[in-house]
Amino acid sequence: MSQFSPRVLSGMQPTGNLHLGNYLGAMLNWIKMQSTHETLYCVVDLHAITVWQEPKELRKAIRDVTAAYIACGLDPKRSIIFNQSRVHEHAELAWVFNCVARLGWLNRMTQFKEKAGKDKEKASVGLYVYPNLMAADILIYRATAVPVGEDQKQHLELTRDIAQKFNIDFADEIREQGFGDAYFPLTEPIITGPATRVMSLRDGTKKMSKSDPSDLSRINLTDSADDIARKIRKAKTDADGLPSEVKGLEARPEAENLVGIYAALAGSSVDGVLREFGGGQFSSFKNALADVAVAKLSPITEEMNRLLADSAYIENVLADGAARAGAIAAPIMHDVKKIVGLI
Ligand code: AQP
Repeated sequence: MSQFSPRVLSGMQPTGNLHLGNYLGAMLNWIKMQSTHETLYCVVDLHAITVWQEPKELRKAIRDVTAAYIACGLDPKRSIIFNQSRVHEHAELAWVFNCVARLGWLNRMTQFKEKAGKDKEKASVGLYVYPNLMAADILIYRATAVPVGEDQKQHLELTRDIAQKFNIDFADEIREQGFGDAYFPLTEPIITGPATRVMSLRDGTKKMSKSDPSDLSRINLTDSADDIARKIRKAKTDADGLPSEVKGLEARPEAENLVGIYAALAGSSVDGVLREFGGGQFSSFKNALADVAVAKLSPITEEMNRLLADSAYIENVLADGAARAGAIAAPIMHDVKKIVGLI
């Protein structure tokens, strides 16, 4: 039996509109876990500023993403919904972790290499230590599970390394202060479903991303039914039709991506989709995909617009969430300070 009670933490960056990748890769599991775990979902605004954000746009995006969370099916009564910067313990624990994590560990992070691009010297220091802040987001609640998309796997491994090193470095204090063998849990990544890595609609080798300059590469949760249908019709495919078996998707990233998206949206499996559509043309499959995407996403867009018209409600959700999150985080930060010898 674990000494840690089941608790879930996850977050998304307010760097633009949420897209189908965020929804299928992470949000579907977030919604499910509300019935099995204590759940905390934050809008990770401190992560967003690791690359330049226009202040006015950032302020709006924090509210937009909060509305999207609720419109997708997160219930502010069952889940604690808040924005990261309101709970100062995230940043405080991140500093302690900056002193626990090793440079060599951060040097291996592929997301930094991708986001910093060729001119690493010009990247912000925040972008480099982003994974330490992410570890703090999780461990300031001693969360036991984190539902994320495939791209976050490496960061979660780092979170486990940081927890383990902290537990070993401070083992004597942890034991003497009555916390047993470990203060932090080794958090489990939850990466499940048929679409843990949704790819760009324009290039099946690149992940669907908020920051891709081409809007045609992604389906945003705010897109109209017409936009969704148009983007799916224009999605890149190869010259062959749909195979009837999974092995027929090998080395066909665009086909594999669209089939995975259909399976995730329809609550089916890749096998099931190929049984239904295998042997047919892409054009008719794309029409069916557009229908299922519109049926699933349009109610979310409508609800989001309704919520955004009530700014006081969104503000209340964030204030209440921050108070509830802070009540969990404050005693944990106090323990950490005692364990480290700061108090
Ligand atoms: N394409 C994707 N497929 C599956 N899951 C995805 N996620 C993101 N893109 C995909 C998951 O969504 C959650 C929130 O991600 P995020 O907003 O914090 O940051 P990100 O991973 O950096 O997302 P973007 O869209 O690529 O943002 P930008 O372009 O700003 O960097 C995470 O659980 C992530 O795995």
